[in-house]
Order: sequence, then structure tokens, then C-alpha cells
Amino acid sequence: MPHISRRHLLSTAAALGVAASLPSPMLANTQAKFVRKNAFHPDAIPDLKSYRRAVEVMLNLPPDHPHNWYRYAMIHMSDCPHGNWWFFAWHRPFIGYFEQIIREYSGDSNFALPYWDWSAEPKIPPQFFVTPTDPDNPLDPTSGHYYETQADFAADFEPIVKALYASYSPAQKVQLTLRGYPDAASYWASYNNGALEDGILANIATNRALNRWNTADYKIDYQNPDLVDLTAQQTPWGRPVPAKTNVEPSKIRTGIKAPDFAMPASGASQSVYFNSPISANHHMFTGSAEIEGFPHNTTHNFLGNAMQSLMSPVDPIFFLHHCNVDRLWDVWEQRQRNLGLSTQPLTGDQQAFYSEEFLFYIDVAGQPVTGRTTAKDAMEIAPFDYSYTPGTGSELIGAPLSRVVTANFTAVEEAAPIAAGSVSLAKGALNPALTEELALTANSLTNEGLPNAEAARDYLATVTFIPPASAGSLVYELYVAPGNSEAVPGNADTVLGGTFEFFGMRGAKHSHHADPLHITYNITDAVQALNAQGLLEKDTELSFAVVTQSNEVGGLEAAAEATQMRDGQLLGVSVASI
Ligand SMILES: [Cu+2]
Repeated sequence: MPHISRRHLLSTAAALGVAASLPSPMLANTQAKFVRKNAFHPDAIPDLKSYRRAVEVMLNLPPDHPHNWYRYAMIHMSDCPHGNWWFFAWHRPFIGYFEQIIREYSGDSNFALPYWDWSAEPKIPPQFFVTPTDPDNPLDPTSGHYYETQADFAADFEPIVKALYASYSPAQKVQLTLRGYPDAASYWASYNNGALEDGILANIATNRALNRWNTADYKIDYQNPDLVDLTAQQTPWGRPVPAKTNVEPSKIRTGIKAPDFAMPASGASQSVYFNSPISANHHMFTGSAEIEGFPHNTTHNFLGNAMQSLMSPVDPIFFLHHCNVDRLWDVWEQRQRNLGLSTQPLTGDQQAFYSEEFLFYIDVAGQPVTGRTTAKDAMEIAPFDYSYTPGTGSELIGAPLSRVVTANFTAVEEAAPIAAGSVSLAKGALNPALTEELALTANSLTNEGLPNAEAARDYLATVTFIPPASAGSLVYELYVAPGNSEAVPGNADTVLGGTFEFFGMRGAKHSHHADPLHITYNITDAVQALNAQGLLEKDTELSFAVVTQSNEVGGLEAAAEATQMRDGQLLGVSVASI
């Protein structure tokens, strides 16, 4: 248990007014040529048929064809940013060019990529499963269209991958070196065994993976398409799988209400951010904002197998998953424009953001994309000419700006180590402004316990910590308690605030992570639960505990990982009401 000798308290509050900023000169509401629809809506059925046709064509292209199905996924493996402020921007052209390629191979000139609104439908659409009457469905990676073993994949792709590396430009090799692939051998290793111990495609034929923790008891298939079955599903440490919790509409709402693009490089401002934190290049992990860190990461990891690795685009559901992620960014951008708020990074940070180069996209002609390779270019929807039908979060486009109230809690002065199974604490007093917000929450709940949409406030806790060496193999649970007692999991007054896990870092040793990470949890439910128990009063304290749990599944050696763990350190928690 942690030892707390002294705590240092820093509490500040700021009610932010509407920051004046120029609305984008681009006119909204222009009619887009292609409409991306909810995959569960009947209007999307023709698109899903076209998708299936084109995916089969791409699966059958030879490995040396740039549009071969696995080759397109390799773009993601080579270059995708996760856990930094380029996450949304990079994926926009990645699925945009893909959509054009599908349009070509399907022969459907109206094709638009459907989106999987997991908040509205926390289950995989039925078109993505093999069934007894449709055993050959190419949209299901357990069908015969996919490599059955890593060895089969390697036999076809090792020479291709090594030749590809040799063909990359010096600028591309700089990017790959930043990513940890300084030569062809290390680059191939990332496909062969770098992502998951047994290779990215291990057991794909028998196991879409679906539920990486307990495959014997729960396998997602056409009879069981739910993102999670809370009654059957438990993590190895005995608590429910957070998949469904992390896609709830409330988790989406807090992301979209965030009034600022990303945490400023200066670190000075207190607000809530749509994008994950700033980083020096797009191959680094600096933390996660709400939408990337929770619904996005959890859905990837819960689906398992290819979907929990950087070769996740091998599973055709990937593109519908990321289409929804892109949709939520579009919703946020529309809302910001309506409010007269900026959709761009802060002025002082723009050059660093815009100039980042994304050099691995492949276009509809099978050629490397040139001329539109900066992050600034990547932000634009116009080249792909699409819009979205309304989905979860769209109701916020016209909703008023939420006032942001923040309070900072620093951790105890002594290092609060984070290691497997450990508990680390941060504690601090609620300031008056935040106390007022809690009273508002109480009022908004009096109507038969249901939050009033207008009055409801959301609560976010941004946890700042230096992660343990094996950060990628851990789950980070945040617990909240009134500060007159310490947050201790299992105590009556201690509530689970959220469960975070990394994406794409399983088994990775990120020893260069000396810099703190910032993970934003939505703790609205936890705050409301404490409030309902009458545990939150004016000037009461809050106590936070970060509890790490091993995230293991068969194939990775949990015990070995734990012994190699370098302790991390919890630095503090910043709470915002919005
Ligand atoms: Cu993703």
C-alpha cells in the first residue's frame, strides 16, 4: 500500500468564457456528393453489399499489388498515430482513400463507407459474420479468405515487406526509424511478431478473437454479436469488461463538448480538449483524450486478434469503426463552427501540427500520395466530398457552449509508484466552484434519478502519470472516493471512475516513456454515485487512486511482464466539469 507522508495541494479554478476565434471561412452545409450512413440503417444495405464485393476483390489481389487487402492494412502498421494530437487527422485520409478504392473495385460509383455507431448499436452489424448459410463471407476474418496462420502470412509477405522497405524514400525511412524500424529486418519483425507474441494473425481462423480474455466462454459470432455481455464477461481480475461502458453516449458527449483542439504546448491553460495531447512527432504516445482513449481503444481491444494490433485494418470492421471516429470529429468541427469557436490548434501550436508529414498513403491508382501529405491537408474533408447522416453526438451540433470549471489535484509529494496490481493516490479538496457544479448535478438528478439533458454536467478527470515500462500490457483503473477516506477498491465509498487501456502497444516495452502521459477519464457516473450517497459536500475532498491490472491473455506471459516492470509515477489529477 502507498505511504502518504504529506500531501501537497494545489487547487485552482477557472470558469472559461467563450474564447473569441474566427469561424472557418469554409462554408458549412454545402452538399457533399457522398453520404456516409449508419451501418444499421436500411439505407446502408447497398453500401454494405458493395463493400463486401470490393473487399473480396482486394483479398484476391496478389501480395505485390498496392491494393492487396493486407497491403492496405500495412499503411496503418507503418504510420498510424495513436495517443497524440494527430490521431484524428491521420485516419481521415486513410479511410478517405480507402473509400475511393472500394468505390472502384465494387463498381458502385455511389459507394460511401458506412459508420458503426457503437454508442447506438454496441454490436457488430450482421453483415460481418459468417453464418451456416453464408460460410464464405469475406467480411468475416474467420472465413476462408484470410490467412489461417502467421506462417502462411509470412510465406507470402516476408519478401514483399522487405522489398517494400528497400523501396521507401529517405523521408519515409526517417519516419519508420522514429517508429522503431530502422531497417528491413526490424520492419518485418513488426509484422511477424512485434505486435503480438504469436504474430498479428495468430489463430484468426478460429478466433476473431472476440473476447481476448475468455474465448472459451464467449466468442463473438452471428449469434452473439454484442460488444459485450456483461453477465458472462469478466476480466481476469474479476470485474466486468468495460467495452460497453466505454462506448456509452455519455462518453461521446464529453469528447464533443470539449471546447479546445488540444492541450497547449505551454501546458498553461485549463480546459477540456477534443484531441489527445501534443507530441513531438506522430509516432509517440503522450496520452489520450476521451474519444480516442475510451470508445476507440476499448472497441479495438475488445474485438481482439487483428483488431487489437496495428494490423487492425485486416478486419473489415476496422473501417466502419474508424468511420465513426471520423464522424465524431466532424460533429465536433460542426459544433465548433456553430459556436464561433476554432476547429484548429492554438495559434502558437499550429505550425508544429500542420507541418507533420504523412508519407505512406496509397491512392485509388495504387500510387503513393504526393502533394497532399501534411497534417494540414489531412484535416480536410473536401477532397473526399462526404458528409454523415446524424448519429450519436449530432444533437450537440446546435447545443450551447458548456462552461468549463476545473480543479487540480497534485499527487502526494512522495513518488506514488504505479506497477502491476499497485494502488497510487492523488488527493485534494474540491474548490468552491466545483462544489457548486456538484450541487447542480444533484439538482439535475432529482427528477426520478434521470439526468436532465439541459442541466446535466459531465465530469472529466485527467490523470497525469509516468507510465511503467510495460505500459502497453496494463489496464489503468481510476477510482474516486470522498477524500475523508482514501480511495480503496472494494470500499463502500470508493467508486470506479473508468478503465483505460492502451491500443496498439500490447507487449511493447516503451522504455523511452520518461515524459508524463495525460489520460482523460469520464468520471460523471462516479461523481453522481458519490453525490447520490450524500458523500460530496461543500469543501469535501476527493481522493483518486490509479490501480493497474495486468491485461493479459493467453500468449503473453503476465508474470514475466510484471517482473520486468519499471515503476511509473502518478503526478496528479485535474478535474473538469463541463
Ligand atoms: Cu483505431
